[in-house]
Amino acid sequence: MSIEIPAGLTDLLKGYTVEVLRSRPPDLVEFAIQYFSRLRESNTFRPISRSPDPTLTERKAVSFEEDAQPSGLSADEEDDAFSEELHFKPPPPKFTRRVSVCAEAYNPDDDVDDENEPRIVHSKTDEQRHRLQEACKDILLFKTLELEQFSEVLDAMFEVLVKPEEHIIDQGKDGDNFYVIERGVYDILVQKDGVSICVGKYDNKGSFGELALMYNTPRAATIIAKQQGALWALDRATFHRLIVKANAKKRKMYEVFVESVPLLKSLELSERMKIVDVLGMKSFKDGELIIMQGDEADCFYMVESGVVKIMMKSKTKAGPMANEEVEIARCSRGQYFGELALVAEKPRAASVYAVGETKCLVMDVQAFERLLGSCKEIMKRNIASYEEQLVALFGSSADLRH
Ligand code: 1OR
Ligand code: 1OR
Repeated sequence: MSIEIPAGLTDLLKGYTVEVLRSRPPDLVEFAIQYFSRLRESNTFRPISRSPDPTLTERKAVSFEEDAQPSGLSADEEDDAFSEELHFKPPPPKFTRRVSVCAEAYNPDDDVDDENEPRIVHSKTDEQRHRLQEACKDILLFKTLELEQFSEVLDAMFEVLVKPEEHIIDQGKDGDNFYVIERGVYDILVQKDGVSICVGKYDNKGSFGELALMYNTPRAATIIAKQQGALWALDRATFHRLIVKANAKKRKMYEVFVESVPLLKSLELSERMKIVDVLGMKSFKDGELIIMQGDEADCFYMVESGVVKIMMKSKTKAGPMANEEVEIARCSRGQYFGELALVAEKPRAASVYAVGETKCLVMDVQAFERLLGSCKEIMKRNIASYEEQLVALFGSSADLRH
């Protein structure tokens, strides 16, 4: 019996597969709906001809945010637009130092591809390298990299000096670089109903610009420098080759864990995977301080293995117990801590120490706001129960608001 494969089917599926490999969408079905709907609306699908040039099989990513617009182009222009779709070009460099131009079809298991990729190296003075290492040492996205990959990332990064009011990133644009902050304050603005709203800021630390590069989507926010500052930029191609590849492994490693975290139960699988993409892993030795009571907060923790103990100093208790730390709780695998200061926008309410070797998954405050908004009600209920226990432990005048 012979089965006839309809003309165009192979190419149609190939196009979709290439996009999946490149964009690594968390939800394949949702992505397929978007991909094929857009294909039908724009009517730009042509069978991909067998071409010796592998870049010819790459189609521009389907973006979830982008609306299909009627093209309004002449036949020639349409052809140009179509060939532009096939020959995906990375966006032009925002800062002039961009070195590599490379197509970005991505297969996490394809190591051969990797070996052929050019390594980008921006030479640096010892002083620059030292500053770069300092700026990158707490960057969560780098925490799951092997030492060798981390060193390649550092090699590829280049310094960008910025002026007050300079737009580093504009919402809706294509992504060129990922940025690590060395110094400076940066506002985060998001357009809502045509109005630009400041939803947060980076204050002399942190990183931004990962989303457009990870998911092949337009920039999700605008980032503006509020004063003179310095950034370290990592080009899109290197970001893909090293960070996105590490993320594919990270998803496999932590998928089961995030499934088991009660707080995250109400989220869709795709939302949980987005959380994994931005998580960093930090290891702590027995007795090591993880959070210090009274400190400013910039991240949220989930215990992956081991145990942590929460210790609190009473401010109100007089006598010999005054200012002594009292153990108030312990958290083990699957439990979280460090949410209170972020939700209440207050300093840390307690100190947290590792009990034995402990591993925690860490999320920065921007990712916490972006991805855990719908879990906040659960957190708030727990915070209300902290208040009750606090009264029982330290007396009625104590509260969590310092
Ligand atoms: P990007 O490549 O999309 C803009 O370029 C960057 O702003 C983005 O990556 C993030 O790194 C960063 N929503 C979206 N992007 C954000 C947000 C954010 N905060 C920082 N970025 N929200 C603000 C959370 C405090 C949610 C707003 C509704
Ligand atoms: P944070 O960001 O304030 C310390 O940093 C963390 O300790 C806090 O978030 C919570 O995640 C965690 N009171 C205050 N913080 C607590 C408590 C707590 N339990 C855990 N944390 N309780 C009342 C104190 C008597 C609860 C005791 C069971």
